[in-house]
Amino acid sequence: GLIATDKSRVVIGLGKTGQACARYLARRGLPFVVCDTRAEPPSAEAFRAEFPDVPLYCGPLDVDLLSRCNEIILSPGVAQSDPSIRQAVASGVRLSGDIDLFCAEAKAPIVAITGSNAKSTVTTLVGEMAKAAGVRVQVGGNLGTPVLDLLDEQAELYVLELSSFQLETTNDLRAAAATVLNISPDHLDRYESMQGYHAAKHRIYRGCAVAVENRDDALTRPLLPQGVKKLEFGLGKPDLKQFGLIEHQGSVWLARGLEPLIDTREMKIRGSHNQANALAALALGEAVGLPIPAMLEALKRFGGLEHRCQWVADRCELSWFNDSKGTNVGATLAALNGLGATLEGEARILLIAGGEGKGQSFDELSAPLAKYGRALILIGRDGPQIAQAVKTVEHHFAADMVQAVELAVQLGQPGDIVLLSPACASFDMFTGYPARGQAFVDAVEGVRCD
Ligand code: UMA
Ligand code: ADP
Repeated sequence: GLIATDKSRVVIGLGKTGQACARYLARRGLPFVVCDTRAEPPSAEAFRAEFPDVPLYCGPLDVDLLSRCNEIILSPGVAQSDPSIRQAVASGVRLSGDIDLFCAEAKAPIVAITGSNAKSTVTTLVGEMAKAAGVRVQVGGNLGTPVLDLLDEQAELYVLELSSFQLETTNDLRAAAATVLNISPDHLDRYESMQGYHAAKHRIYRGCAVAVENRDDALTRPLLPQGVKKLEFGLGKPDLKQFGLIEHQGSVWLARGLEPLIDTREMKIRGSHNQANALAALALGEAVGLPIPAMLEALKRFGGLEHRCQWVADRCELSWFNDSKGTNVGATLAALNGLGATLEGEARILLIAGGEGKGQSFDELSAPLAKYGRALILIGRDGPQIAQAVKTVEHHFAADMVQAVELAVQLGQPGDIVLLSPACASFDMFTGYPARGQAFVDAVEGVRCD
């Protein structure tokens, strides 16, 4: 069969990342082959048509083929713990990813953003702030557009959302500003421990000019060489030049040191978690020299992203919120506490949760549900696991989203909030969180109120 030439690269994975890598390498005339662990990856046909001369190997990875290459360019969806990859790396093959290829090429400064939650929100917001400041900015990464597709000679700034999977294979980021927004358990099906997950996320700080840390989350604190500038954000009163909240004119304001910047009531995104997100974006923007007035203008306009604690409708005397992107316990806690704080009178929250639990513990949901919960409506594969862990509120099982919404109508009291925030991935029932959120929105529109 075909044999990879010496000194070549092997791109593993034929998803968005792998295809962007292939286009990039082909553009530069660099030799490479492609592998995908699936027998027939969805885009194989299109790939063969576009790159008839590039060998494509499908099915279990072949250690001999990998070992003959100089460099493995690994897609984020494939774990480097795969035995063939491990063995090839042990034999001296370099392990890298699309972010390294991007960094070698990109000339403009990079703002790099990771964290267990809020990555997409903060990445989008920093992008909007740059645009408001008239900066030519490219925004992407884990957010959706593979970084190599962002490369642009005219770009003045790149704002990248990076997942722990992408960071694992990133050796040389050297961001102008880097942050770990927060750390709570996620993806424990791919990491042996929280330490491994933490270590992957902290690779974002390597070689950065300014590190932005979350004062309220010690796990985000970087270990840095002397001379690296640090900025902090957090919900308390800030130190001089740092970002935080202060009381001003009878309201809560975002502030830099003692200087009030914007009344939180002027922001469209709600909840204390979003105040933290806004402060993080301001700190990152300041780190790369964006002017404060332009950043505040963008912040006032920013309405948040779909599927993140998004108000859907008032129907059947209930308020419905779509937080389908709440794919881990940390996100669902933020949603419960954020919305819980807005409840009036006897009103409570009905939480629709469940799906693929990724090995998380659901224990922490007990306390906010005791405080704010009316009922827990469980869907998906790991619904029973959540029922086991949470005993502070009554629970019910639903076979699908339509039934979950019907149950909420039956169980809810006037004024209650119904929150879809599954604390789980969606792949057991849906193609992804957007489809899950849409199913919820459709079910809410269609449900009978009596
Ligand atoms: N796959 C295989 N075998 C392979 C290659 C892939 O089975 O050889 C499977 C993976 O297990 C996964 C799927 O195919 O289920 C896609 O994997 P991929 O690495 O090809 O993914 P891409 O299409 O390149 O998309 C990736 C990110 N996906 C993942 O990290 C799983 C996208 O983030 C990202 O937008 C895109 O690169 C561009 O940078 C998505 C995501 O779910 C939104 N990220 C996770 C998250 O946010 O929690 C980390
Ligand atoms: P990510 O890209 O990291 O998944 P998103 O901005 O898409 O982040 O938000 C994901 C989930 O996290 C949403 O459910 C959202 O409501 C929740 N969330 C947003 N900000 C925070 C925060 N500061 N802390 C915890 N959860 C948050």
